[in-house]
Amino acid sequence: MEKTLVLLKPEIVKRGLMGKLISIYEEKGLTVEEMKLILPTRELLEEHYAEHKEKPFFESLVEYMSSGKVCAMEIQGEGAIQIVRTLNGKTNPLEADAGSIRGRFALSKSVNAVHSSDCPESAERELNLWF
Ligand code: FUP
Repeated sequence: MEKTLVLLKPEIVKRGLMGKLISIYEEKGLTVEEMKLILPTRELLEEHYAEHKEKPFFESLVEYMSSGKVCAMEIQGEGAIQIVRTLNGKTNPLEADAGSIRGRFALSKSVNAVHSSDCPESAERELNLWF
């Protein structure tokens, strides 16, 4: 069984779409093992997005992610990492499949509804960070 970190970003919590998104993962057959609503500190986000520290969008990304509560979840299932990323769709909603989460619920690359781990090593690191 594989585990992955999923973050429902601040606009999803504010728009009241948490339940809808959680249902998508659950309907697929994945299970939510841990879940919490958290207003992330700058310190947590800088650690979480450490690989993007030198990118031009880093500051605005950290600012956006700390603008409201985030719903953090440990999601489990066979192949969960890749399955969640397929359900989420491409980072840029303009390129995401219309039926994916980002295709359905997001408009911009920076405010793009969800985060999920991209490989087993990231999943372990990120789950330890958030839980
Ligand atoms: P993903 O793994 O799909 O979350 O995408 P990335 O790791 O490439 O990007 C991490 C976060 O940086 C994304 F959630 C959104 C943000 N981002 C921007 O704001 N602008 C960009 O040009 C690229 C990414």
